[in-house]
Amino acid sequence: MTIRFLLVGLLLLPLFGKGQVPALIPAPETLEMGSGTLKFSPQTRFYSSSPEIRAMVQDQLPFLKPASSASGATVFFELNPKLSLNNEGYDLRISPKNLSLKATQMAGIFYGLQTLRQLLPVSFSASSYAVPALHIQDQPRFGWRGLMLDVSRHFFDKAFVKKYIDQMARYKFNVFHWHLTDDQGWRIEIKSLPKLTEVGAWRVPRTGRWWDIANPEPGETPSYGGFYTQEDIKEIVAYARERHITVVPEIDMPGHIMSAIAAYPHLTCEPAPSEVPPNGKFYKVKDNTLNPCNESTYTFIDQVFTEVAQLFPGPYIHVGGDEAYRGFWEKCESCRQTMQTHQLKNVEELQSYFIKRVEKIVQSKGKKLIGWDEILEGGLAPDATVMSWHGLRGGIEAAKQNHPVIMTPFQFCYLDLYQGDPSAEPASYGNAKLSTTYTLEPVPDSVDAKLVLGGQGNLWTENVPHARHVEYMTWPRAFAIAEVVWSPKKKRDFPEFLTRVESHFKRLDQQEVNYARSIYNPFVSVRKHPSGSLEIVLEHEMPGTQLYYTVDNTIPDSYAPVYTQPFLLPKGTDRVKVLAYRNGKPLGRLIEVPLTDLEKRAK
Ligand code: TNX
Repeated sequence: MTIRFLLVGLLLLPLFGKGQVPALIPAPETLEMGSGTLKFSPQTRFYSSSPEIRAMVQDQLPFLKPASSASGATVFFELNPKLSLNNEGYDLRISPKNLSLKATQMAGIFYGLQTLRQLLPVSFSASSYAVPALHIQDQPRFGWRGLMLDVSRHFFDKAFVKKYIDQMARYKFNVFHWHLTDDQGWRIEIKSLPKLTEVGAWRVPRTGRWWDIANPEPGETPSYGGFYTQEDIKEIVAYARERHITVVPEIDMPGHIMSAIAAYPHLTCEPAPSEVPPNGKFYKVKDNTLNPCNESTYTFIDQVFTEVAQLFPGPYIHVGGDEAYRGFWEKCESCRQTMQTHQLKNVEELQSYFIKRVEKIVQSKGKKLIGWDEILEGGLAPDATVMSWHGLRGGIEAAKQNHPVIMTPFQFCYLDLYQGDPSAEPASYGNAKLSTTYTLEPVPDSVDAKLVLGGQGNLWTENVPHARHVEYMTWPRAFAIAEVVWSPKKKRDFPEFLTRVESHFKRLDQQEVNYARSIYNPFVSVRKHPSGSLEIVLEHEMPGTQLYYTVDNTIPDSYAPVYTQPFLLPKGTDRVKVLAYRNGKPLGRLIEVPLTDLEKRAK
């Protein structure tokens, strides 16, 4: 008798007990599961006294209809400034009878709605479904949660930029850093300087690996490119704003600006006719920097920033500052004079003189300056915010000088790096696996946490020729970034995160967003053994996988040797092949690395 009760009880547990924890990305600060579920049907009505909230709910959850009074509703949204949550936090309570979402500000309501969408089935236009009873109190760890998209090396159209912003919003990012200009293309219309887009937005078309791309032929038409009109930009900024995303425009200078120089050659030290390059082969050969010693350079910057400041309501203008080759300044007569007049000891100090003047222009437009960590060289501008990409070190240095920083160390945050074994990925130049990205800690021990505004993933697009590939490089690593910058540090748990990532792959499929499945593939690394042989290390990011490999050129299956520890490559072997299995089934792709690559990897 007792046993029978126990069995019945066990069977009923899933129905009446606490539900399974839902797969939310980023993980909320606190989540407490309740019992049972709340059913949504076409008759479900929501109520909010705020017209702004009503509009937002209908935009984000179009299937949910408003009730004219509270008594006709089971779903409630409300602003309450007294909640003890920060300005982006929210409180979501779901019981089998009703749902309430509260926040101190609209941003919190927006993020609560994103969470609610993730609680709904993948395809939630269906007629009836249930969400689990629970209580979530959630707020972000950082106020700067960004993704950067380089639209210069390759151009991505307005419709795609909006789709990208949509996807960012779903994962609670709030900064879209728009890398609008670089050597290979100027993408923002500046009405007072029409050649910037007439000339600067177009280069010769090329395909292939970035490092192999050929220079323009004499007389070849620069037919590849494009730009955003000011109307396009206003539309995108407004679209982002509705999703609580601030757009930070970047106009890169004094280097990385060949596209503007091709349009206006007088901007360099020794003006010469030039073209918008399709590659990076001109670096240090042709001058791609602004002349910091000519007043007309500052007139140009003023003209550009006058229009930029009007288009972007956010507080910041990013002025780049990275990788400026200063060799031409050293040979420049006007620079020699300027350095003498201002007692500048070297070209680093000349760069700092330039950035300080640029900061004054930025401030005259009512904005604050951000620059890559190279703006530390020769001395920081007084109110600059530093974006650290050479690891955390630029950020640490800037914070020591009491400047705000944004952490975007390339080893973790560069979305253009390999995310899986290079043998199965499009060409890139270093690794940033999902598991690595996930371990980013934006606040180094030595730094005052208040100075770290947050972090960001950066997608440079030299090797990213189209929009589907932008998505491939972004997801799932941007899930990891989203969690690093939103969720409490102590919640980080990679294996558990992976289960959520896999469940979100289904959402991306449904939304027709591309993503990399590289986490399903094995990764081969190689060490030089003291004996002179190559030692092979096989890895996999997914827990619970077995790796089967061959060194005799046959195709591995689950009867091949299983990898247990690093092994020496037998003499005569010309390639290693590896396949992962999970639950007895092959997982991901067969990875095959020939001897020549193994040797390169050992270096
Ligand atoms: C360095 S990171 C750059 C970019 C390149 C990137 C990848 C940074 C601030 N500058 O111009 O796209 O490396 O090659």
